[in-house]
Amino acid sequence: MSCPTGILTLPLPQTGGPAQGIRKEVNPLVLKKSKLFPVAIGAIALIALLAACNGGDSADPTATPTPAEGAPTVTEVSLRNFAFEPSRFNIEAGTTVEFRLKSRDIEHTFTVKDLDVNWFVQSGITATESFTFDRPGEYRLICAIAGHEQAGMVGVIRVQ
Ligand SMILES: [Cu+2]
Repeated sequence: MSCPTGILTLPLPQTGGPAQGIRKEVNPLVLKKSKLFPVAIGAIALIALLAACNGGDSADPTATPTPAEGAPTVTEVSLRNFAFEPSRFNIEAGTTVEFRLKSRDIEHTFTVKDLDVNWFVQSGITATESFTFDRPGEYRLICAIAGHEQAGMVGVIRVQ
């Protein structure tokens, strides 16, 4: 009655009909149908050329400027409202950075415990401090005045 037909009806390779070769030859009759064809080709080529010309000039030659050798890299940092501005620093290892620290409100500090950096910044007076970042790593910057770190006065110094 019910045979397991799945086994019996193996699909046969389909060899019916003559092999259909892939016909890719361009039919010259089609190409010659319109006399406008060469003009169209020319127009398309011109448009493509124009597009290439317009789009080819976008390379940006400027990269991160490198300070002159020996000259300190100067960075101004504003400290106020429980925040460092900027709060993230990317520094190339071996660079000496001169920080110009300005508090616009109350006293703050620029403190990186892992680097033994702890600079006091009085209100209204620019504190100028330098540090050479030799060791690559990511260092946590905080303000050490009680409560300021908790209030979000933190930053990151990445040396690489
Ligand atoms: Cu502070």
